[in-house]
Amino acid sequence: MADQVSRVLYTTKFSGHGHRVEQFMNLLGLAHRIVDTPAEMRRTPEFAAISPLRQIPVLKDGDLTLADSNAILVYLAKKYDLSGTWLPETPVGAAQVQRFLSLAAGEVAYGPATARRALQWNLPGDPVQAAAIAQPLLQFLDRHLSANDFLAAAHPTIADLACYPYVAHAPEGAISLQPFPSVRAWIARVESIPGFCCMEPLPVPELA
Ligand SMILES: N[C@@H](CCC(=O)N[C@@H](CS)C(=O)NCC(=O)O)C(=O)O
Repeated sequence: MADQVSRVLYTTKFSGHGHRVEQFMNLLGLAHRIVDTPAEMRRTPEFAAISPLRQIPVLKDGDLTLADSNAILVYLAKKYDLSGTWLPETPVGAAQVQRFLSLAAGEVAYGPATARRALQWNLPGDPVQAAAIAQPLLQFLDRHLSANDFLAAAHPTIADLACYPYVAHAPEGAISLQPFPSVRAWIARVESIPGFCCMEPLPVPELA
């Protein structure tokens, strides 16, 4: 019980950034408490004190307060993954994971994630421009995944958890995954990881 109280994740249920962290804590069997952190709460000075950019997710783990989903994934892997498989230590293994963490914070965020937030919540972002960013990203991923079961290794890593939410939920931003069969097969493989929990779906807008 003490363990559960000391680990807290600030997020919301539709945040793909939050989902990747919550997912990893569940897969590692780490007890935690979720603090639902909607937009109005993110505007308070109390929240700015733990997340200067006012973004979720934020993890509190004992004395540590850490913002940024990918930083949190790295921290959790280094601290709690005794198997060492979620973040390989070899130079090439670590670099392969980093490559896809960068993609998750770059093209995935500016492509499918931006299209989804613009179309679902009318938040800033141009869905047409975001869809144009998503196309070469999905083409690259589809080609890569036609020869690889997982993104960065022969087994799941935090790279898969980081990229999964906004790629799997791309249709919620009117970006179809139909032309990308290897991406769809990877999504099914990720969802088959024992203990994996899907993010709640949102309505799919009319595809252009
Ligand atoms: N680089 C950050 C980005 C996180 C992010 O964009 N979070 C969104 C929600 S999914 C957010 O909090 N945006 C600010 C807001 O909506 O007020 C991370 O990986 O954690």
